[in-house]
Amino acid sequence: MRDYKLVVLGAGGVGKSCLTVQFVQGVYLDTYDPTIEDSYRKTIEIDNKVFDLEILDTAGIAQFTAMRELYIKSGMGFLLVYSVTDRQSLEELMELREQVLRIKDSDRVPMVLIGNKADLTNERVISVEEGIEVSSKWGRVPFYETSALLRSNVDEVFVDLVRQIIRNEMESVAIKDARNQSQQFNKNQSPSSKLPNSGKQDTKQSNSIQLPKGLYNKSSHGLSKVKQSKQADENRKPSHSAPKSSNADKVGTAATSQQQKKKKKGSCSIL
Ligand SMILES: Nc1nc2c(ncn2[C@@H]2O[C@H](COP(=O)(O)OP(=O)(O)O)[C@@H](O)[C@H]2O)c(=O)[nH]1
Ligand SMILES: [Mg+2]
Repeated sequence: MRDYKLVVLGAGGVGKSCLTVQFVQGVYLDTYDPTIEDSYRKTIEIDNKVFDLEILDTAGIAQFTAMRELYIKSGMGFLLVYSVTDRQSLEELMELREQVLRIKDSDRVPMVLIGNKADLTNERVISVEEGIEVSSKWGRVPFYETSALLRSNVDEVFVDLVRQIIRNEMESVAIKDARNQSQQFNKNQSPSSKLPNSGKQDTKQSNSIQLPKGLYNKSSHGLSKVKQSKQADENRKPSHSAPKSSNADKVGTAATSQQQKKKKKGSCSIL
């Protein structure tokens, strides 16, 4: 089976590694080398289908610019992380998103906007509303506040991203099918299709096929009831049993409530 390549991007110290390790291994690493750039593998099940994920936890944005270009090219989905305690980290995300869109040469790149460290209520400098506003400006990119420390919304952000990739792939297949059908139809219908310049006509027709509007931006937040497998539970440190940050939970709801209403029920589990 093919790997789904996810890339975690954001300024240094926002919690990229903590989020990644919390998702993959179910533990919270308080001291993690900020220079470490590593990739992790994880298998998840969504709606009874199994997906192999390869997650690249990147190190800072000032380093390895050429490498960044490479992994953005090969990445299929992006987690853009800022810290709610660090305004600069949100500003740096703007630049990173631009880079992703430019390198992918598309404005339909699967991505999730994440405000991490939602548990640090007293140190918060970026409000939930501000996060929602950025997500709207970005074309209603799904937005979540997370806490790697409390393991709040951690699975949800990864599952949302995988769902976006799956949806994108399905749309691409549908477009290809429609294009093939349209070409086939033209061949059958038009006697001129046998003329030497018929290829040109076909191309024009296929270019006019439109994507279903709004499909891409739907968040799958409402679907992400994540069930942990036994293995993941065993791996988890028992010391972090603090209640989930209520703020963080509210955010997903606030940001995506309209989208949620349109959602079908689904299921997923982290293997
Ligand atoms: N309170 C709190 N601290 C966090 C959280 N996530 C990360 N941290 C802290 O922020 C530091 C930097 O996290 P790290 O994952 O290494 O950041 P990275 O440079 O983006 O990979 C960690 O050592 C943690 O102490 C979180 O959700 N809540
Ligand atoms: Mg790191």
